[in-house]
Amino acid sequence: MTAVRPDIAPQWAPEATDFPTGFVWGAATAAYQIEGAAAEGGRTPSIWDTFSHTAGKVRNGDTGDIAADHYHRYRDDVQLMKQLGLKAYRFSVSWSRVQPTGRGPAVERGLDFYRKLVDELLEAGITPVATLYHWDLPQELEDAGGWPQRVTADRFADYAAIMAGALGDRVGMWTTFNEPWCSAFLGYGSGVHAPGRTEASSALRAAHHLNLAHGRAMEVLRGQLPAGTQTSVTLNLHQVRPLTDSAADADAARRIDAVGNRVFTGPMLRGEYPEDLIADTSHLVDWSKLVHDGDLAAISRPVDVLGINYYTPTLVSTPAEGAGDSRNDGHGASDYSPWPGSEHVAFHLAEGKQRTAMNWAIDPNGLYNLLMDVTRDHPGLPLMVTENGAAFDDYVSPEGRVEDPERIAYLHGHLAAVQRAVADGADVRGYFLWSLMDNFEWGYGYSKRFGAVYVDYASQRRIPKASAHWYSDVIRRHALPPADHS
Ligand code: IFM
Repeated sequence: MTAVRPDIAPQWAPEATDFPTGFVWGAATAAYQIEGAAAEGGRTPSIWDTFSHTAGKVRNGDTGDIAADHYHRYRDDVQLMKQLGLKAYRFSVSWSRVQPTGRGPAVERGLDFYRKLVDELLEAGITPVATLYHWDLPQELEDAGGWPQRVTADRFADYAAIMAGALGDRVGMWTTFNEPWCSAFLGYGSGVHAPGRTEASSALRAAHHLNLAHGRAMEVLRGQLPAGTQTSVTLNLHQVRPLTDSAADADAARRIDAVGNRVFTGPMLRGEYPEDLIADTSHLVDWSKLVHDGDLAAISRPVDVLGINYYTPTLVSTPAEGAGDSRNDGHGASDYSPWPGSEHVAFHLAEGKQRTAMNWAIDPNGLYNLLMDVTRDHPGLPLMVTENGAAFDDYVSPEGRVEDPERIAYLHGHLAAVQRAVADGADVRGYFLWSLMDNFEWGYGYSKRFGAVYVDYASQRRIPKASAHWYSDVIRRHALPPADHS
């Protein structure tokens, strides 16, 4: 089964050296990471407000209360995007800003913020790309059970209807969820993300209800949005590789692929949960009760584009019996695993690779392989790299500049990988750099800087880093400079 709408089949013929005509150049952010204004305009706490205000959950006790103050500075931020030549901007909506209790009528003041943001973007010639959910569930819905509860999917569909009604006339591309893997497995499995629960079976239940919510929202969006509006979901697909060619390591890779990737791509793109995932996890959930009649048909409603977020590959092995496992999976330290049913898998850092400030190995081939794997498994599916980028320990020089040659090299390598994948047949429609600006990096607070634009949090001054100027040049040329011009 293909998940592609035939009416938006590729319009262009990829060339080997340039990016395809119409390739979208963008940058991405998320509401809780940049907006601030946590208690303004009727907004109520989301699970991330509660989590970040809980002692010991976020590095340095940082919270998103103020973040990059984008709520008040969005006009200037849009002007900055315009100066940089961005063609598209991917943002997310804070659910509790527009529907504070997660149910019932919307708050106009909340909707107005997004209406004004979108109008400003359109005025600047920048295409808005709206994500409905980037991890910030209204706290009231978590208090009622959160994503492990089926009813949360119904609430999400109502919220999608509100947003489609408010912005449907001016937003041409919608994403239901950003990285539902993190919401389910870091939020309810390892607990390193909000709401911080460590319940393996709840994590799997959450994954199904996030899938269901995606499907329900797709139905709403299709019903309400004008013809031609693009719909998508963004997954952080893990580029899983076995450490050795042993059968045991191949099995570790299969397991992590199942609970890291196919738990979403299975139902969304094939209309079924993988049999091996069900076998690996049947001691934790009864899938026959969890998945109701009609769920899979709803979840597999075709998307126009699949968003892919990629940062680093995932290298795994099966440790010798009794050797214990490793939580070194790059997703934060916890005594609990975010891989239910596959706890006895060890994660490794690729040797001989440079690392980012997150200690993630830099490997552009991983992005190439991922795009090609998805293309092989789902032929004809249009793809969009909706996040890619790196954190480094950036600082402002005495001359007031931020030089970040490592980030430029990272972006160069990964964009070249996209180019290669396009030349080899992947239908990649665009690239969104993560992130437009430095922001609240979840459990790491403000200690990690992913932005192309530096944010001085004390003054909220924005300073485009050297990489922002480099990216701007790439966008203008619609091509990469020669490697020695990084
Ligand atoms: O900052 C996050 C983003 O919110 C989701 N994808 C990964 C980024 C870097 O960790």
